[in-house]
Amino acid sequence: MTDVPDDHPRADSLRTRHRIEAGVDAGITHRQGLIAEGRGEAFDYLLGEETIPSADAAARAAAATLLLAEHPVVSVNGNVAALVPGEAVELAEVVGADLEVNLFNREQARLERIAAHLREHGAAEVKGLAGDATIPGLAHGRGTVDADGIFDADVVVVPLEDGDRAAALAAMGKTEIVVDLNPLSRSAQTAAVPIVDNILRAVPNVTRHARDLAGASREELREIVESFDREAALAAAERAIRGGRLSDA
Ligand code: PTJ
Repeated sequence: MTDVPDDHPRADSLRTRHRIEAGVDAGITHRQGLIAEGRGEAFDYLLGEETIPSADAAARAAAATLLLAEHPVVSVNGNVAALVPGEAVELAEVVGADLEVNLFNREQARLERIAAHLREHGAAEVKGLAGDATIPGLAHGRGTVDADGIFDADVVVVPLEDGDRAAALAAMGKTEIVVDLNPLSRSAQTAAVPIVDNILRAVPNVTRHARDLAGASREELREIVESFDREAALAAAERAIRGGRLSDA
């Protein structure tokens, strides 16, 4: 990996790009993941590269939703595997969720490499390889899921989505938690809990909230979920982006 000098004003952002690049080289991330990262980076720049208060409220509502779930699943694609493998494993552990590899560009070899990568980061079990069920109405790779994984889930965490699966999962009656830096994306617009934040910050933040809420009663958790206003969170994120509160670089 190319060395990025610590004093470079965009050091963190450059390191993130290199992680996606390394993911492509390792056969974990799809080449389109590079484009997705560039798109996300632009939104993050305008957000000020920080977790805005509405995204933090969404992360807390996401944690409460996951703790209330009967069968939560964290969906992992090639970008998620490159950027937050250990953090995704930790979140799944803390909320008792399954991890399932689910790819837009579904290829068996990449599925297997991502599953192995997650196991190297501590996952005991990784779903997604069986692919023995189908989400109705989705023609591409994301429609292929595990019968005892996403197909059976009541709550699905969908980071860095491309849009139409979010609507298809919602049509199946599943509750979706979406992480997407674009508040106008179809995924964010469809999600019960849209977290408009960089996945690098969002996943550890949901885990932190879940740990904090571990002793909360179901009633307290339900209150957090019910008081979360998804429309207001999306509007706040859009305002922040359109206002362009630039980070200092
Ligand atoms: O690994 P695969 O085959 O499943 O493919 C995954 C990608 C990401 C390539 C595929 O889903 C795709 O093409 O996605 P899109 O349509 O580019 O959408 C990605 C969304 O995620 C965009 O709205 C980006 O703004 C957003 N995004 C990109 N990077 C981040 C992000 N959101 C949060 N954190 C990021 N780091």
